[in-house]
Amino acid sequence: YELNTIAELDKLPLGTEVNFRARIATQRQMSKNLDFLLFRDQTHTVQGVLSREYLDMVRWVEKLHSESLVQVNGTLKSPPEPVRSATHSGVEVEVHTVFLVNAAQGAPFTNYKPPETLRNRLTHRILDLRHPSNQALFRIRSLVTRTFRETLDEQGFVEINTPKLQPAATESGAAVFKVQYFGRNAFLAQSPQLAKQMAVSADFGRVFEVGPVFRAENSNTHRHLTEYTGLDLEMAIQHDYHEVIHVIDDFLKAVFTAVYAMPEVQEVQKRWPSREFKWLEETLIMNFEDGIKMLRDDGRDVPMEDLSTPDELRLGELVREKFGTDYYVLDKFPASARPFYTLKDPEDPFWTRSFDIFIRGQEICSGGQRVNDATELRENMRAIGITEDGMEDYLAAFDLGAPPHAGAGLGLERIVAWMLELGDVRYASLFHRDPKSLPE
Ligand code: ATP
Ligand code: AMO
Repeated sequence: YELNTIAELDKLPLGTEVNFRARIATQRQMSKNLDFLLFRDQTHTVQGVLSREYLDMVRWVEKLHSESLVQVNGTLKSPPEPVRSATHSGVEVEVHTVFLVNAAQGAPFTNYKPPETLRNRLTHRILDLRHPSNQALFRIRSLVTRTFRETLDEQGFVEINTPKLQPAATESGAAVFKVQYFGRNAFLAQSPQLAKQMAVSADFGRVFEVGPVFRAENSNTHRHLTEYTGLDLEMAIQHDYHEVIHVIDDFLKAVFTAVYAMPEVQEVQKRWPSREFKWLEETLIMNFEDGIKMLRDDGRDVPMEDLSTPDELRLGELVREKFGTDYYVLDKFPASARPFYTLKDPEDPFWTRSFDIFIRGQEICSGGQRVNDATELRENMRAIGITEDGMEDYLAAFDLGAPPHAGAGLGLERIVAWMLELGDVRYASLFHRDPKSLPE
């Protein structure tokens, strides 16, 4: 026999004999004569009606816990009051037989009455993930990754995988996880930064990576994970580091266009309502200095250093009001706010050739041109107290003459979370890791 999906049932004529696999989402006795069952598969639900004439079967089904996986055989009927929606079938199934495929041991909540606390939902993550909004969300996330690969592939980038076990910290600013490595110390990579630059020195030209990034920061915020998925790229440049901004801009615009064309967005919005997302045909690239001026004109007392989170959010609002975009690039950061590998502006070393990208006022990307002169790199390291221990291979790549290059890193969970206004990056992570994860 053929297996039907619930989504397909609407397309079949009434009276058709159907057979499908689904979970029992809920069940209730409607009257003396009828039991109602709500069946759910990956994306859709349908109502099943079980006649109490078959009392033995009714009693057996009543013992099954919700979330149990069953094989249903029945006939399509027209319900007295059809309640068709994008995810609920407009037909009803007169159930003949129900076979148990695998029993669930009782669910802490049903997906139709979820507890509202983030912790509780994430504790019962499997159940939470079965919710149609999550099914939709992870399809969108998958599209973002695919679009990254496709856009960069079209522009001549090579996908690489760099080691996550490193001899030294890869990002001076962020904290690092230490692991035992055959009696020596190793560190989990805080980014592919050093290795992707080394690949450019190895004449790969343009490289990208989709991979895990580990940060040992004890930051319990809505935007920090201890393990997240980095979308990284690095490229030799011809004239200007803005060549990197153009590649990322192509990628992000392709994402916005593709995602907002997906029917899954409506499903996600049922659980996470979001405001219209606006972007411009020609992306706004604004200097950091002008951003600070906008904040000062707004009456805020902000230093010409780095932006605090509230200032970033406020700037996002101001930019939306003035330019009508939720997506923009903030360019030419002060050197004080950037890591040692960032190239300073040759005309004024207070500034750098580096940028951050924001959506809805929140950072999703950092990047810039890198120091490619070995002497300058060593000086920068010395100036902030980074020793050469563990950095030998990285420095060797510069002693051999690295081309002028630039690159950037994006946080996948942040792109998804801020674009769809999920409110917390944890929702965009399948099984998230934060400072409170892992049992004691
Ligand atoms: P990046 O690592 O690229 O700089 P990020 O978003 O990870 O970006 P941080 O550099 O760690 O952020 O910090 C940027 C801003 O976030 C700073 O303004 C800092 O004050 C704020 N911030 C960092 N950690 C926390 C925290 N635990 N609680 C509240 N704010 C925080
Ligand atoms: P940065 O440290 O800014 O830059 O990280 C790049 C991007 O990664 C995301 N991100 C995070 N996402 C979730 N949880 C975290 N704890 C977290 N920390 C950062 C953000 C951020 O913009 N090597 C540079 C990039 C480069 O210059 O190529 C780097 O790692 O979206």
